[in-house]
Amino acid sequence: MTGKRNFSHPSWMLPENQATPESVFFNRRSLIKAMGVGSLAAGSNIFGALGTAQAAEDPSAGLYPVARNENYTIERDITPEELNTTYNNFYEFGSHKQISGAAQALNIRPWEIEIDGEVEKPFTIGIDDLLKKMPLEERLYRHRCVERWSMTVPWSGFALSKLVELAKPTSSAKYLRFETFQDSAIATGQKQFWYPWPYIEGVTMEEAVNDVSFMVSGAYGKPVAKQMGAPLRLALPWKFGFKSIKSIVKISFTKQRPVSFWETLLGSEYGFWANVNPEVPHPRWSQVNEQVLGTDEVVPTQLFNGYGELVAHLYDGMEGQELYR
Ligand SMILES: Nc1nc2c(c(=O)[nH]1)N[C@H]1C(S)=C(S)[C@@H](COP(=O)(O)O)O[C@H]1N2
Ligand SMILES: [Mo]
Repeated sequence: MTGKRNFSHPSWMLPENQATPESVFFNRRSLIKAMGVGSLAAGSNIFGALGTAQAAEDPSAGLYPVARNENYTIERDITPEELNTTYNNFYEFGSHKQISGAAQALNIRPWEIEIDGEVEKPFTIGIDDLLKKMPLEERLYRHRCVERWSMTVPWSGFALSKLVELAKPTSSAKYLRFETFQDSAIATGQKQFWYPWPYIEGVTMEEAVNDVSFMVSGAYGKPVAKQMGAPLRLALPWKFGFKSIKSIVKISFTKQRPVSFWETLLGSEYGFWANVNPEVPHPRWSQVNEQVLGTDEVVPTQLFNGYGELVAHLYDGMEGQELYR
């Protein structure tokens, strides 16, 4: 639907071919070490480089890059990595976009994921054991934040349906409930007591086993950066970005519909479904258009964020605004 756009790089953005080659990261890394962690706050530019340097030490680094799934390519330009790693929503580290420095405090090894609820046998699995069992692939996905900005991201990971197979849910499982880590000593945003921590999200079983639902462990051909939700996050590109929960520690199969972080906080604005629909405004702003990050373009938002062919059937016979909010 979306034609190749006339893409002009604003002056502040590096063209793709000038992105820092891997070899110089090590030099930058020594530089960062020499500077000392305390002085990191001095320059925001270094945060992207730091994220990449840390990724190089990740025990899963050897798994990437992985082959692209050609069913999920896209006629939009990929958002530059330097932008994607420095403009983030991750309220655990602050309620603003510049959390990439703070997020480096997150310790992503060891990292265990607990699977419980309506399953044959609950279990806990380490992230590296999980990644060994899952068929990794790359997919180019749109990402549409409810705040009206959008990105195009080269995610690596595996279909959520593969994890559901591994979990062996029983017939009474109707929903999946995802939970983010909780540790306010490192994630100081969690000291903001008026938020209902930990961050929770949920989908129906039908949504979960649909092929578009993707578990992300990598991005830009390497382990996903901490600020983007390492070591494991969701990508549900037909829904608003807040559904794509980061840094998951627990997945529960439930009979009851989970209540999300945002639904608990502000249920009248952020519901369970949150499917993208340009015709249903947020109570406080229009959702007709989106700002494409890294460009000066504002483009029309598409129903289901352009994934209608693949996901609209999930909502057959369901009607109403609550599907889109
Ligand atoms: N745990 C957690 N997950 C989260 C969020 C968050 O604050 N905490 N923000 C959400 C929102 S609103 C968006 S738009 C995306 C942003 O992902 P990005 O920073 O990788 O672009 O993460 C989502 N997942
Ligand atoms: Mo968002």
